[in-house]
Amino acid sequence: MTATAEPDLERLFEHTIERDQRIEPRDWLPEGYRKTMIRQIAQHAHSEIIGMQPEGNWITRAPSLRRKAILLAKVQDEAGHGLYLYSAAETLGADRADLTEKLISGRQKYSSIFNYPTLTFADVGVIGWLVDGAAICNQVPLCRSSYGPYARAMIRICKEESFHQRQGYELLMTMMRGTEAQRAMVQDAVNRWWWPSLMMFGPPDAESPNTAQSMAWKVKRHTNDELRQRFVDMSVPQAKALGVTLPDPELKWNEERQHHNFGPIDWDEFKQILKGNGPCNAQRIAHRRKAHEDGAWVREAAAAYAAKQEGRA
Ligand code: BYC
Repeated sequence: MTATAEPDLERLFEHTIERDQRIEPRDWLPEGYRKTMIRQIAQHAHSEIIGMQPEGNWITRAPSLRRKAILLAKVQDEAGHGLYLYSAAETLGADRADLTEKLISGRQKYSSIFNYPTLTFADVGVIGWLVDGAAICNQVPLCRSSYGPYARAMIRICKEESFHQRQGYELLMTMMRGTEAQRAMVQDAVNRWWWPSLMMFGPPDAESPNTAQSMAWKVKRHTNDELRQRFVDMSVPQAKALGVTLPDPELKWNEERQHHNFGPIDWDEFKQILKGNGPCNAQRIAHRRKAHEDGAWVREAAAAYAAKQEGRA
């Protein structure tokens, strides 16, 4: 590439974004865009893989064969989402082994939500309803993200996420029709997961260093606060239909704004989690590291087999 060609390439990139078309792997793109996409996609992929742990914890203790089969399918879907996303990151020149290394050495983030423990089976339902619900709210607009491979991966991921959300809500409805103890278990899980679910959308817009640029590049289509508000508005009638209360005394419909007002989020807790000090951060990473080390022989065998095939050819 010549020095004089670059302004044209940059203009072409900007026109592609302006016209709402997709940036594809072979297109020229600014280094900042590449870095932003790798950062977001890698964080997203890591979240899917780490996100298998809190629910995976309940596969062996699911209360029936039906619940076990559903949970197994859901956790497997999450592994699949991680794989599509790592592949999307690879189209930007990222190396998957390097991304895994960055995750297990704490140099790359994954979603704050997966650093909380799953204490009862009601947590499986609440994760489906609230955590997957928040993920859908955040991810449906990403189907229109400007980077083609990411946007296309999101279409399939969102379809699977809606099954995940439905299974969670159906599980909770079943428990709410059960005994007093089961209803109390659901309410307790809602109390523990509500605020962390609101934190999934990221810091408030005024404190989000990446939002402005990501909106300009149409990587993000809505700000963190817009999506958080959408999620609150969506969840209130669902909570009512379920018969649970959301643990926020300030939650109230605001006629003028045509949205619900809600109470302050504990951003100190969020910051602590991002620093690695949440209840399960160390456990999640240790578990992921062990799985990676235990899988070394598979990677070695696959590499030896590929080398042998290449030698034959
Ligand atoms: N947890 O400038 P900001 C799922 C970081 S769902 C941890 O607003 P951005 C699943 C952020 O990375 C969960 N870190 O950033 C569901 C940045 O740090 P760096 C995954 C967070 O990127 C069910 C800094 O804080 N979903 O996978 O513009 C079962 C400042 O933030 C969080 C996605 O990843 C957080 N909650 O906006 C299984 C969706 N929030 O990198 C799995 C795709 C913020 O500058 N990602 N940070 O050091 C996104 O939409 C955006 O990246 C975010 C953040 C809205 C999350």
